[in-house]
Amino acid sequence: MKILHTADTHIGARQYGLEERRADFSAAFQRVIDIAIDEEVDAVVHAGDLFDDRTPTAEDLHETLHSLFQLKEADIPFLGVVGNHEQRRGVQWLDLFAKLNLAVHLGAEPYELAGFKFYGLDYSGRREVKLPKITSGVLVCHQMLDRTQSNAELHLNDLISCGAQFVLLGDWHEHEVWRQQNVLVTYSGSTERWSMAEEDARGISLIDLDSGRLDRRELKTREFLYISEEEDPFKSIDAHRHQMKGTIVCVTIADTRYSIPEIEQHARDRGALAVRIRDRREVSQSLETGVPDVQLEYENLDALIGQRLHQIKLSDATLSIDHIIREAKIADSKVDAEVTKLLEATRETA
Ligand SMILES: [Mn+2]
Repeated sequence: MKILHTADTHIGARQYGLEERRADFSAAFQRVIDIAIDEEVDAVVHAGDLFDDRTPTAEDLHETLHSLFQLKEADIPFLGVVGNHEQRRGVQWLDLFAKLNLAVHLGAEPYELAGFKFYGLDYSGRREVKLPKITSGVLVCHQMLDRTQSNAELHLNDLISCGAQFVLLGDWHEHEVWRQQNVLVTYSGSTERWSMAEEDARGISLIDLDSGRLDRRELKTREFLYISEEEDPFKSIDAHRHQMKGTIVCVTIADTRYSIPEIEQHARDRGALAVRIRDRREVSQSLETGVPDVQLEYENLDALIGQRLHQIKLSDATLSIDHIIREAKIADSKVDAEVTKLLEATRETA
């Protein structure tokens, strides 16, 4: 019995405000389904966060359904649980797919497939995690484990002794494997880079439930070019100029050789789709001298942010939006209306 384990697809994530990125997250799901069909797996197990939020658009649902119908036509069951990103108060999207016979929402009652029992546990929040009663089989859940986050609600030891031989997890976006006492506990990792911290290649796991063997398949994802603080960002961007089209460029800067807008412009001029900057300048400067160059106090925090925003040369409109958001006299509930008013006025004078 061979299954495909995946999680954290985050369909609908409009990363960096880009339609291209929204399309990427859906395309990644389609690639996962293609692998499942090619590999003739017996089931796809999805450990949560199929969607990036509770309200996927019609477009996101349309593309997701397209992929799920293909899987259905190939006669491969889709077994899932609900993740924190997509979790709703009442009926879940996964329940809707189950109603359409496109998915099984796993729970405390076992779902049997070819002699194997599958159990599921949706994201439990920060509450105490109540594992279902299991004698053997596969447990699927969406939760942080104490091995990935020190104060997490789920403990590896509890999973090792819960009765399942396989625990397939989602929530942590990196691929991880623990094997103890003939129990396999694993995260499949996300299928597209959801944040620039997710540097490693993305992929899915193929797991043979008879032998316990786990194989990885790497996914072709959007190109991310990482430029470290040791590199000269202009030189590194130039060195990659032939593969720059459509790339997300992630630059860490630690000195003031170039300004952030200069780096962004340089990468965009060479075809980059988006530019992300990790600004380590203040941190490294204060580390060098051993004395922080600013004294952070609660009272002057707003003033410091204001000063800093003026230094980085934002447009007047952007500074005005910042003012509306941080000005204590404007109630939070009024921020939306105030910003809209400002933008309308700005557009009329432009
Ligand atoms: Mn996630």
